[in-house]
Amino acid sequence: LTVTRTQKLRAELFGEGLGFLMEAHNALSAKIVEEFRFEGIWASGLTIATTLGFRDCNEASWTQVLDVVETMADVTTIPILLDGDSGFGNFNNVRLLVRKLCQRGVAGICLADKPFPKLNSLVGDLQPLAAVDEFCGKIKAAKDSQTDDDFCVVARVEALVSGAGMNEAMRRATAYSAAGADAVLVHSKRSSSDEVVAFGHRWARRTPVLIVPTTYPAIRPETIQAAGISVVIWANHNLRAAISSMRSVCRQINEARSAAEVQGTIASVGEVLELFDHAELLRANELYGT
Ligand code: SPV
Ligand code: MG
Repeated sequence: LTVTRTQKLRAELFGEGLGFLMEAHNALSAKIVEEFRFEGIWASGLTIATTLGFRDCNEASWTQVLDVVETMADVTTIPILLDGDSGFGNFNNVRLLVRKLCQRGVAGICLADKPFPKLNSLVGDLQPLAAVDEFCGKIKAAKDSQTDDDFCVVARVEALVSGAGMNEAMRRATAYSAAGADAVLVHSKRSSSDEVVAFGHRWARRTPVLIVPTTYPAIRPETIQAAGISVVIWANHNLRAAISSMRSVCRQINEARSAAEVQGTIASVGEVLELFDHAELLRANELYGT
């Protein structure tokens, strides 16, 4: 029995245990996430945009994002949940994207109830929300367009981030699940986890719940599970680590006018070659080369 990536993501969302999706922004970071056996990959809008030289406000086109996520799918076997922002337009843009994601082996999409173009949730206050009906249309369009029965559509509720409050978050989550969303992501930018924990308890597992503890990283796994939350997304940590490491090595090499000091502290060239199995090419060359 083959378990597909969409089945694996579905099992993570609906299973008893707590699953963790780790951020990746290209094929290399996706490969490293898989190496550490995370349950899946969060293909982050923020970090993919940044890596391409764009800001997180839909400056990158949907096809640019699709091309990146395809390279991530090509080199991994674990499920990928794509941050689909607000769907890159209206319901029709959502349909196009979902069909392509199914073709390219992406396991799910997360759609946020914000207007297009979106703005990163952690920027500024009181961001506008999409109208509930309009967003429900996007959810329905996504579900009706998937060509893999197990593909997951996650509805991201921005009511807490935008200051609209808990009752509005509950009202929206209820509408989105009625429209067919497989799960809800409740986002918060508080430094305490109280808000998402309260949401989890009130929601009481009506659908699976995902959280993104960027601003409240100290939340404990027991607390998360007790609140009925099934998946945690570490949304940007690989990109932030890469920025710090690159700055550190640039600083050291530049100051010392030598790479001797950093030599033992960074990945070897052998490790780089190994990541994408250079040895396989040598074996293939024996078989097919001249
Ligand atoms: C992302 O990783 O792009 C997210 C999470 O959407 S956040 O940056 O917190 O909005
Ligand atoms: Mg995003």
